[in-house]
Amino acid sequence: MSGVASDAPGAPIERDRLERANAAEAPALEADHDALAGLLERRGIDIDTAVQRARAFGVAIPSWGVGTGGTRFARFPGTGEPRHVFDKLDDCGVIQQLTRATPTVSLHIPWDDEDPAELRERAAALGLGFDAMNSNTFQDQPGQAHSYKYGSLSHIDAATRAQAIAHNRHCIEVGQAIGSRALTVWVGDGSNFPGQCDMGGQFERYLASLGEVYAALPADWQLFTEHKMYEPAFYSTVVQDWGSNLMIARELGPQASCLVDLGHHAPNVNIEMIVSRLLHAGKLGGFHFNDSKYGDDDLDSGAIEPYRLFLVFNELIGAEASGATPSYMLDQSHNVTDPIESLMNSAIEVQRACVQASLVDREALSHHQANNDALMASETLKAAFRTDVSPILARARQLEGGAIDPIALYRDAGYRTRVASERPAVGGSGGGIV
Ligand code: PSV
Ligand code: MN
Repeated sequence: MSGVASDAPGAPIERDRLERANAAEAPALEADHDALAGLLERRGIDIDTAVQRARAFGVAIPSWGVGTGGTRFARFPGTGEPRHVFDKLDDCGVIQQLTRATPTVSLHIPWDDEDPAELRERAAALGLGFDAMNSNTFQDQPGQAHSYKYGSLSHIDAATRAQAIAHNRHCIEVGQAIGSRALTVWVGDGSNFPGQCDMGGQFERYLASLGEVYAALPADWQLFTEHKMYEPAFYSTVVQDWGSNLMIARELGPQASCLVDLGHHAPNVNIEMIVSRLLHAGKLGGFHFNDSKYGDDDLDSGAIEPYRLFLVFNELIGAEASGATPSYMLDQSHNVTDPIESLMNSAIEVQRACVQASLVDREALSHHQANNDALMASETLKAAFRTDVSPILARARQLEGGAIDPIALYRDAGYRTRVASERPAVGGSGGGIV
Protein backbone atom coordinates (compact mmCIF):
# COMPACT_ATOMS: atom_id res chain seq x y z
CA MET A 1 0.00 0.00 0.00
CA SER A 2 1.46 3.39 -0.89
CA GLY A 3 1.06 6.60 1.10
CA VAL A 4 -2.02 8.69 0.37
CA ALA A 5 -0.60 11.94 1.72
CA SER A 6 2.00 13.86 -0.22
CA ASP A 7 5.00 15.83 1.02
CA ALA A 8 5.17 19.53 1.76
CA PRO A 9 6.94 21.41 -1.07
CA GLY A 10 10.14 21.83 0.96
CA ALA A 11 10.28 18.27 2.31
CA PRO A 12 13.95 17.47 2.94
CA ILE A 13 14.06 13.74 1.98
CA GLU A 14 13.44 12.71 -1.64
CA ARG A 15 10.03 11.13 -2.10
CA ASP A 16 11.40 8.45 -4.45
CA ARG A 17 13.73 7.17 -1.80
CA LEU A 18 10.91 7.06 0.73
CA GLU A 19 8.59 5.23 -1.64
CA ARG A 20 11.28 2.67 -2.49
CA ALA A 21 12.04 1.97 1.16
CA ASN A 22 8.35 1.68 2.03
CA ALA A 23 7.72 -0.66 -0.88
CA ALA A 24 10.49 -2.97 0.33
CA GLU A 25 9.17 -2.98 3.90
CA ALA A 26 5.45 -3.19 3.04
CA PRO A 27 5.09 -7.02 2.80
CA ALA A 28 6.53 -7.59 6.27
CA LEU A 29 4.37 -4.82 7.69
CA GLU A 30 1.31 -6.32 6.01
CA ALA A 31 1.98 -9.68 7.66
CA ASP A 32 2.64 -8.15 11.09
CA HIS A 33 -0.41 -5.92 10.80
CA ASP A 34 -2.68 -8.83 9.89
CA ALA A 35 -1.35 -10.96 12.73
CA LEU A 36 -1.96 -8.14 15.21
CA ALA A 37 -5.41 -7.48 13.73
CA GLY A 38 -6.33 -11.11 14.47
CA LEU A 39 -4.99 -10.93 18.00
CA LEU A 40 -6.87 -7.71 18.71
CA GLU A 41 -10.05 -9.03 17.14
CA ARG A 42 -10.06 -11.89 19.65
CA ARG A 43 -10.02 -9.18 22.33
CA GLY A 44 -12.90 -7.33 20.66
CA ILE A 45 -10.70 -4.51 19.37
CA ASP A 46 -10.84 -3.19 15.81
CA ILE A 47 -7.30 -2.48 14.58
CA ASP A 48 -8.52 0.27 12.23
CA THR A 49 -9.73 2.29 15.22
CA ALA A 50 -6.27 2.02 16.75
CA VAL A 51 -4.61 2.99 13.47
CA GLN A 52 -6.93 5.98 13.29
CA ARG A 53 -5.87 7.06 16.77
CA ALA A 54 -2.21 6.82 15.77
CA ARG A 55 -2.88 8.88 12.65
CA ALA A 56 -4.60 11.59 14.66
CA PHE A 57 -1.77 11.79 17.19
CA GLY A 58 0.61 14.76 17.23
CA VAL A 59 3.34 15.93 19.58
CA ALA A 60 5.22 19.23 19.19
CA ILE A 61 8.98 19.29 18.68
CA PRO A 62 10.96 21.68 20.88
CA SER A 63 13.08 23.85 18.58
CA TRP A 64 15.92 23.58 21.10
CA GLY A 65 15.78 19.78 20.96
CA VAL A 66 17.31 19.54 17.48
CA GLY A 67 20.59 20.97 18.75
CA THR A 68 23.02 18.79 20.69
CA GLY A 69 22.58 19.41 24.41
CA GLY A 70 25.09 19.47 27.19
CA THR A 71 25.47 19.15 30.91
CA ARG A 72 26.79 21.61 33.48
CA PHE A 73 30.21 20.15 32.73
CA ALA A 74 30.56 20.16 28.99
CA ARG A 75 28.86 20.11 25.65
CA PHE A 76 30.17 17.86 22.90
CA PRO A 77 28.77 19.21 19.63
CA GLY A 78 27.53 16.92 16.88
CA THR A 79 28.03 17.45 13.18
CA GLY A 80 25.72 19.56 11.10
CA GLU A 81 24.13 21.21 14.10
CA PRO A 82 21.50 23.82 13.30
CA ARG A 83 22.96 27.33 13.26
CA HIS A 84 19.69 29.20 13.65
CA VAL A 85 15.97 28.72 13.79
CA PHE A 86 15.64 28.13 10.04
CA ASP A 87 18.06 25.20 10.22
CA LYS A 88 16.12 23.99 13.24
CA LEU A 89 12.91 24.11 11.22
CA ASP A 90 14.55 22.11 8.43
CA ASP A 91 15.50 19.42 10.96
CA CYS A 92 11.98 19.43 12.37
CA GLY A 93 10.76 19.07 8.78
CA VAL A 94 12.68 15.78 8.47
CA ILE A 95 11.18 14.48 11.69
CA GLN A 96 7.67 15.32 10.56
CA GLN A 97 8.17 14.07 7.01
CA LEU A 98 9.26 10.64 8.22
CA THR A 99 7.17 10.16 11.38
CA ARG A 100 4.03 12.20 10.58
CA ALA A 101 3.60 12.45 14.34
CA THR A 102 5.14 15.88 14.90
CA PRO A 103 3.16 18.47 12.95
CA THR A 104 4.18 21.46 15.06
CA VAL A 105 7.25 23.14 16.54
CA SER A 106 7.46 24.90 19.89
CA LEU A 107 9.75 27.95 19.70
CA HIS A 108 11.87 29.45 22.46
CA ILE A 109 12.30 33.22 22.54
CA PRO A 110 14.85 34.81 22.26
CA TRP A 111 16.69 31.76 20.91
CA ASP A 112 14.37 31.68 17.89
CA ASP A 113 13.43 35.34 17.58
CA GLU A 114 13.36 35.97 13.82
CA ASP A 115 11.06 37.72 11.39
CA PRO A 116 7.61 36.13 11.92
CA ALA A 117 6.73 36.25 8.22
CA GLU A 118 9.89 34.31 7.34
CA LEU A 119 9.27 31.83 10.14
CA ARG A 120 5.74 31.21 8.92
CA GLU A 121 6.85 30.84 5.33
CA ARG A 122 9.64 28.36 6.07
CA ALA A 123 7.45 26.31 8.39
CA ALA A 124 4.62 26.18 5.84
CA ALA A 125 7.02 24.96 3.12
CA LEU A 126 8.00 22.12 5.44
CA GLY A 127 4.41 21.29 6.34
CA LEU A 128 4.85 22.50 9.91
CA GLY A 129 2.82 24.73 12.22
CA PHE A 130 3.72 26.34 15.54
CA ASP A 131 2.76 25.12 18.98
CA ALA A 132 3.21 26.94 22.31
CA MET A 133 5.75 29.76 22.57
CA ASN A 134 8.30 29.45 25.37
CA SER A 135 9.62 32.52 27.14
CA ASN A 136 13.09 32.66 28.61
CA THR A 137 13.80 34.68 31.73
CA PHE A 138 16.24 32.12 33.10
CA GLN A 139 19.21 33.53 31.18
CA ASP A 140 20.56 37.00 30.62
CA GLN A 141 20.72 38.15 27.02
CA PRO A 142 23.38 40.48 25.60
CA GLY A 143 22.55 44.11 26.28
CA GLN A 144 19.79 43.29 28.76
CA ALA A 145 19.25 46.10 31.30
CA HIS A 146 18.51 43.98 34.38
CA SER A 147 20.01 40.61 35.30
CA TYR A 148 17.95 37.52 36.14
CA LYS A 149 20.64 36.17 38.42
CA TYR A 150 18.30 36.58 41.42
CA GLY A 151 15.03 35.92 39.64
CA SER A 152 12.76 37.34 36.97
CA LEU A 153 8.98 37.51 37.37
CA SER A 154 9.42 37.22 41.15
CA HIS A 155 12.51 39.44 41.44
CA ILE A 156 12.68 41.78 44.43
CA ASP A 157 13.32 44.70 42.04
CA ALA A 158 10.27 46.06 40.19
CA ALA A 159 12.26 47.08 37.09
CA THR A 160 13.56 43.52 36.65
CA ARG A 161 10.05 42.17 37.01
CA ALA A 162 8.81 44.69 34.45
CA GLN A 163 11.50 43.56 32.02
CA ALA A 164 10.44 39.91 32.44
CA ILE A 165 6.78 40.82 31.96
CA ALA A 166 7.63 42.77 28.79
CA HIS A 167 9.59 39.78 27.47
CA ASN A 168 6.62 37.45 27.98
CA ARG A 169 4.34 39.92 26.24
CA HIS A 170 6.78 40.03 23.35
CA CYS A 171 6.60 36.23 23.11
CA ILE A 172 2.83 36.50 22.80
CA GLU A 173 3.19 39.05 20.00
CA VAL A 174 5.63 36.88 18.08
CA GLY A 175 3.37 33.88 18.66
CA GLN A 176 0.35 35.74 17.34
CA ALA A 177 2.25 36.61 14.20
CA ILE A 178 3.17 32.98 13.49
CA GLY A 179 -0.12 31.32 14.44
CA SER A 180 0.71 29.99 17.89
CA ARG A 181 -2.09 29.88 20.46
CA ALA A 182 -0.27 29.38 23.76
CA LEU A 183 2.53 30.65 25.94
CA THR A 184 4.48 28.34 28.24
CA VAL A 185 6.17 30.05 31.15
CA TRP A 186 8.89 28.33 33.11
CA VAL A 187 11.03 30.42 35.43
CA GLY A 188 14.22 29.42 37.19
CA ASP A 189 13.32 31.74 40.07
CA GLY A 190 13.83 30.38 43.56
CA SER A 191 16.58 30.34 46.14
CA ASN A 192 19.72 28.39 46.88
CA PHE A 193 19.94 28.87 50.65
CA PRO A 194 17.41 28.79 53.46
CA GLY A 195 16.63 32.38 54.37
CA GLN A 196 17.85 33.78 51.06
CA CYS A 197 14.31 34.77 50.08
CA ASP A 198 10.97 35.37 51.69
CA MET A 199 9.25 32.49 49.92
CA GLY A 200 5.78 33.97 50.48
CA GLY A 201 6.68 37.40 49.13
CA GLN A 202 8.45 35.85 46.18
CA PHE A 203 5.36 33.84 45.26
CA GLU A 204 3.13 36.91 45.55
CA ARG A 205 5.41 38.93 43.30
CA TYR A 206 5.41 36.07 40.77
CA LEU A 207 1.60 35.92 40.80
CA ALA A 208 1.29 39.69 40.32
CA SER A 209 3.77 39.67 37.43
CA LEU A 210 2.19 36.70 35.72
CA GLY A 211 -1.19 38.38 36.15
CA GLU A 212 0.13 41.16 33.93
CA VAL A 213 1.23 38.63 31.32
CA TYR A 214 -2.14 36.91 31.55
CA ALA A 215 -3.87 40.25 30.96
CA ALA A 216 -2.10 40.50 27.59
CA LEU A 217 -3.30 37.07 26.38
CA PRO A 218 -5.49 37.13 23.27
CA ALA A 219 -8.94 35.66 23.91
CA ASP A 220 -8.15 32.41 22.07
CA TRP A 221 -4.80 31.85 23.80
CA GLN A 222 -3.80 29.67 26.71
CA LEU A 223 -1.13 30.23 29.32
CA PHE A 224 0.71 27.15 30.55
CA THR A 225 2.81 27.34 33.68
CA GLU A 226 5.43 24.68 34.20
CA HIS A 227 6.45 23.52 37.67
CA LYS A 228 9.91 22.24 38.51
CA MET A 229 11.21 21.06 41.82
CA TYR A 230 14.82 22.22 41.55
CA GLU A 231 17.48 23.59 39.22
CA PRO A 232 18.89 26.13 38.72
CA ALA A 233 17.63 27.05 42.20
CA PHE A 234 18.62 24.24 44.53
CA TYR A 235 16.84 25.04 47.79
CA SER A 236 13.42 26.26 46.70
CA THR A 237 11.71 27.17 43.46
CA VAL A 238 8.82 29.58 43.05
CA VAL A 239 6.72 27.11 41.05
CA GLN A 240 7.91 24.04 42.86
CA ASP A 241 5.20 21.45 42.34
CA TRP A 242 1.79 20.72 40.92
CA GLY A 243 0.11 22.16 44.02
CA SER A 244 1.73 25.57 43.51
CA ASN A 245 1.06 25.27 39.81
CA LEU A 246 -2.63 24.59 40.38
CA MET A 247 -2.87 27.59 42.73
CA ILE A 248 -1.37 29.77 40.01
CA ALA A 249 -3.68 28.48 37.29
CA ARG A 250 -6.73 28.96 39.51
CA GLU A 251 -5.73 32.45 40.58
CA LEU A 252 -5.02 33.63 37.03
CA GLY A 253 -8.25 32.47 35.42
CA PRO A 254 -9.79 30.20 32.80
CA GLN A 255 -7.09 30.64 30.16
CA ALA A 256 -4.39 29.42 32.53
CA SER A 257 -3.53 25.78 33.15
CA CYS A 258 -0.67 23.59 34.31
CA LEU A 259 2.04 22.02 32.22
CA VAL A 260 3.58 18.78 33.44
CA ASP A 261 7.18 18.15 32.43
CA LEU A 262 7.85 14.51 33.26
CA GLY A 263 11.39 15.31 34.44
CA HIS A 264 10.41 17.95 36.98
CA HIS A 265 9.48 15.78 39.95
CA ALA A 266 11.24 13.99 42.75
CA PRO A 267 12.29 10.42 41.89
CA ASN A 268 9.45 7.91 42.23
CA VAL A 269 6.72 10.55 42.37
CA ASN A 270 3.47 9.20 40.99
CA ILE A 271 3.13 11.45 37.94
CA GLU A 272 0.04 9.70 36.63
CA MET A 273 -1.71 10.60 39.87
CA ILE A 274 -0.75 14.25 39.35
CA VAL A 275 -2.22 13.98 35.86
CA SER A 276 -5.40 12.56 37.34
CA ARG A 277 -5.68 15.39 39.89
CA LEU A 278 -5.11 18.12 37.30
CA LEU A 279 -7.67 16.51 35.02
CA HIS A 280 -10.12 16.54 37.91
CA ALA A 281 -9.43 20.23 38.44
CA GLY A 282 -9.87 20.96 34.72
CA LYS A 283 -6.40 22.49 34.76
CA LEU A 284 -4.21 20.09 32.80
CA GLY A 285 -2.86 22.25 29.99
CA GLY A 286 -0.07 20.18 28.52
CA PHE A 287 3.02 18.05 28.78
CA HIS A 288 6.70 18.19 28.18
CA PHE A 289 7.59 14.57 27.53
CA ASN A 290 11.02 13.15 28.29
CA ASP A 291 12.42 10.42 30.49
CA SER A 292 14.84 10.27 33.39
CA LYS A 293 16.62 8.00 35.80
CA TYR A 294 17.62 10.48 38.49
CA GLY A 295 16.40 14.04 37.91
CA ASP A 296 15.63 16.28 34.97
CA ASP A 297 17.81 14.08 32.75
CA ASP A 298 15.93 15.03 29.57
CA LEU A 299 16.43 11.55 28.09
CA ASP A 300 14.38 10.26 25.18
CA SER A 301 10.75 9.54 25.98
CA GLY A 302 10.17 5.95 26.98
CA ALA A 303 13.91 5.26 27.28
CA ILE A 304 13.82 4.43 30.99
CA GLU A 305 10.23 4.07 32.17
CA PRO A 306 7.89 3.24 29.28
CA TYR A 307 5.32 1.85 31.71
CA ARG A 308 5.04 5.20 33.46
CA LEU A 309 4.46 6.89 30.11
CA PHE A 310 1.74 4.35 29.40
CA LEU A 311 0.15 5.00 32.80
CA VAL A 312 0.07 8.74 32.09
CA PHE A 313 -1.80 8.00 28.85
CA ASN A 314 -4.03 5.57 30.65
CA GLU A 315 -5.24 8.52 32.76
CA LEU A 316 -5.62 10.76 29.73
CA ILE A 317 -7.61 8.23 27.74
CA GLY A 318 -9.66 7.23 30.75
CA ALA A 319 -10.68 10.90 31.08
CA GLU A 320 -11.30 11.54 27.38
CA ALA A 321 -15.03 11.84 27.96
CA SER A 322 -14.36 14.95 30.07
CA GLY A 323 -13.27 16.71 26.88
CA ALA A 324 -9.75 17.57 28.13
CA THR A 325 -7.33 18.14 25.26
CA PRO A 326 -3.90 18.84 26.74
CA SER A 327 -1.09 19.87 24.41
CA TYR A 328 1.68 17.35 23.87
CA MET A 329 5.24 18.60 23.53
CA LEU A 330 8.62 16.94 23.80
CA ASP A 331 11.30 18.60 25.93
CA GLN A 332 14.55 16.72 25.71
CA SER A 333 18.26 17.28 25.44
CA HIS A 334 20.42 14.92 23.42
CA ASN A 335 24.03 14.60 24.46
CA VAL A 336 25.16 11.34 22.87
CA THR A 337 22.67 10.67 20.07
CA ASP A 338 21.73 12.39 16.84
CA PRO A 339 18.94 14.76 17.99
CA ILE A 340 16.83 14.07 14.91
CA GLU A 341 16.91 10.33 15.59
CA SER A 342 16.14 10.83 19.28
CA LEU A 343 13.21 13.10 18.54
CA MET A 344 11.80 10.68 15.96
CA ASN A 345 12.12 7.85 18.45
CA SER A 346 10.55 9.87 21.24
CA ALA A 347 7.59 11.01 19.18
CA ILE A 348 6.94 7.39 18.24
CA GLU A 349 7.29 6.25 21.87
CA VAL A 350 4.76 8.82 23.07
CA GLN A 351 2.45 7.81 20.22
CA ARG A 352 2.99 4.17 21.21
CA ALA A 353 1.95 4.85 24.82
CA CYS A 354 -1.14 6.66 23.57
CA VAL A 355 -2.19 3.77 21.32
CA GLN A 356 -1.37 1.10 23.94
CA ALA A 357 -3.47 2.96 26.51
CA SER A 358 -6.36 3.06 24.05
CA LEU A 359 -6.33 -0.76 24.08
CA VAL A 360 -7.13 -0.99 27.81
CA ASP A 361 -10.32 -2.95 28.39
CA ARG A 362 -12.01 -0.22 30.44
CA GLU A 363 -15.10 -2.23 31.18
CA ALA A 364 -13.03 -5.06 32.62
CA LEU A 365 -10.91 -2.57 34.54
CA SER A 366 -13.98 -0.96 36.15
CA HIS A 367 -15.30 -4.39 37.01
CA HIS A 368 -12.05 -5.41 38.73
CA GLN A 369 -11.87 -2.07 40.53
CA ALA A 370 -15.45 -2.47 41.76
CA ASN A 371 -14.57 -5.91 43.10
CA ASN A 372 -11.30 -4.79 44.69
CA ASP A 373 -9.49 -7.28 42.50
CA ALA A 374 -6.13 -5.55 42.50
CA LEU A 375 -4.34 -8.33 40.66
CA MET A 376 -6.73 -8.52 37.74
CA ALA A 377 -7.00 -4.72 37.53
CA SER A 378 -3.24 -4.50 37.23
CA GLU A 379 -3.20 -7.37 34.71
CA THR A 380 -5.81 -5.54 32.61
CA LEU A 381 -3.44 -2.60 32.27
CA LYS A 382 -0.48 -4.89 31.64
CA ALA A 383 -2.34 -6.72 28.86
CA ALA A 384 -2.61 -3.44 26.97
CA PHE A 385 0.94 -2.37 27.79
CA ARG A 386 2.39 -5.71 26.67
CA THR A 387 0.73 -5.44 23.25
CA ASP A 388 3.32 -4.63 20.63
CA VAL A 389 1.54 -1.93 18.65
CA SER A 390 4.49 -1.28 16.32
CA PRO A 391 2.55 -2.46 13.23
CA ILE A 392 -0.22 0.01 14.09
CA LEU A 393 2.25 2.88 14.31
CA ALA A 394 4.02 1.85 11.12
CA ARG A 395 0.72 1.50 9.26
CA ALA A 396 -0.31 4.98 10.45
CA ARG A 397 2.94 6.42 9.10
CA GLN A 398 2.54 4.58 5.84
CA LEU A 399 -1.01 5.87 5.38
CA GLU A 400 0.04 9.42 6.23
CA GLY A 401 2.83 9.30 3.64
CA GLY A 402 5.67 8.92 6.16
CA ALA A 403 8.29 6.22 6.48
CA ILE A 404 7.56 2.70 7.69
CA ASP A 405 11.02 2.72 9.32
CA PRO A 406 11.94 6.41 9.89
CA ILE A 407 15.36 5.94 11.46
CA ALA A 408 16.59 3.49 8.83
CA LEU A 409 15.43 5.81 6.08
CA TYR A 410 16.92 8.88 7.75
CA ARG A 411 20.30 7.16 8.00
CA ASP A 412 20.12 5.87 4.47
CA ALA A 413 19.22 9.32 3.09
CA GLY A 414 22.41 10.82 4.55
CA TYR A 415 20.67 13.99 5.70
CA ARG A 416 23.11 14.62 8.55
CA THR A 417 26.15 14.28 6.26
CA ARG A 418 24.59 16.65 3.75
CA VAL A 419 23.78 19.37 6.28
CA ALA A 420 27.18 18.92 7.93
CA SER A 421 28.78 20.08 4.71
CA GLU A 422 26.52 23.14 4.63
CA ARG A 423 26.62 24.04 8.32
CA PRO A 424 30.04 24.84 9.77
CA ALA A 425 30.84 23.11 13.07
CA VAL A 426 30.01 25.12 16.19
CA GLY A 427 32.15 25.20 19.35
CA GLY A 428 31.87 22.75 22.24
CA SER A 429 33.34 22.58 25.72
CA GLY A 430 31.19 25.03 27.70
CA GLY A 431 28.23 23.62 29.63
CA GLY A 432 24.67 24.59 28.92
CA ILE A 433 21.21 23.24 28.36
CA VAL A 434 20.73 24.05 24.70
C1 PSV B 1 13.28 23.79 32.18
O1 PSV B 1 14.09 22.77 32.68
C2 PSV B 1 12.57 23.37 30.92
O2 PSV B 1 11.93 22.14 31.13
C3 PSV B 1 11.60 24.40 30.42
O3 PSV B 1 10.58 23.81 29.69
C4 PSV B 1 12.45 25.23 29.53
O4 PSV B 1 11.76 26.02 28.63
C5 PSV B 1 13.30 24.17 28.86
O5 PSV B 1 13.50 23.19 29.86
C6 PSV B 1 14.58 24.76 28.35
O6 PSV B 1 15.49 23.81 27.95
MN1 MN C 1 10.08 21.59 30.12
